[in-house]
Amino acid sequence: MIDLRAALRVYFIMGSANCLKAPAEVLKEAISGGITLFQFREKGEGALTGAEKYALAKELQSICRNHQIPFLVNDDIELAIAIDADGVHIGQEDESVQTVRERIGANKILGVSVHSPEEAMAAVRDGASYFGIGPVFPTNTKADAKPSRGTTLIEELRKDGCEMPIVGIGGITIENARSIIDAGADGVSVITAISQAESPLEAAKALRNSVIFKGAVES
Ligand code: TZP
Ligand code: MG
Repeated sequence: MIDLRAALRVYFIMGSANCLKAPAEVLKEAISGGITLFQFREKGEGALTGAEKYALAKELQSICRNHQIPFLVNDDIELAIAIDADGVHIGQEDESVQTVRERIGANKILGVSVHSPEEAMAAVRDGASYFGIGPVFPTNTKADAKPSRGTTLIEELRKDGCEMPIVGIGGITIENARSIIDAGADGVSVITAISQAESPLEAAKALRNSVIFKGAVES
């Protein structure tokens, strides 16, 4: 079993629409820079579908496998099952948490986006492995993103004793990443900060440095 909290620290999300160069190249650089988990999120204008989406998923999964980086699929449960991904990430508007947990089985990672303590409690009950919470800062990447609410929900859940692994998402940069960890999150998930960087490798490295405690023993 992987250490999920450690795997969530530097969590990179992307699909072909987010990249300025070949997605495989961006992913390889991000891995060299030190990302700890990858989510394939093939969405937005010009996103691939069908056989092309499948082929890209396989290509990126194989890169992750070669480097022991867990590979999750956003929303597309069929695809995740077909390629035996390490897990999936779903939102509140997707298939229910309970159904997805039943479909993927007990041993896969199931990430769920939550926006309130009530959604968080339901997701725990129904089999989530971790929460994605955001947007913590304004973002242009997700067209239907809710208004950003900072780290209030992360802090509230921790104050109430919630021990679920948590990642923040939305508008996270090298400069503001540390504040998400300080609020109680285990990691940060980013699209733009790495995928649109001039050097995804340097961006991933800098993000990792800001998130991982100086002097802490890495696991
Ligand atoms: N969910 C909430 S905000 C967001 C998603 C998928 C987009 C995050 O992208 P970026 O570019 O890191 O702000
Ligand atoms: Mg979704």
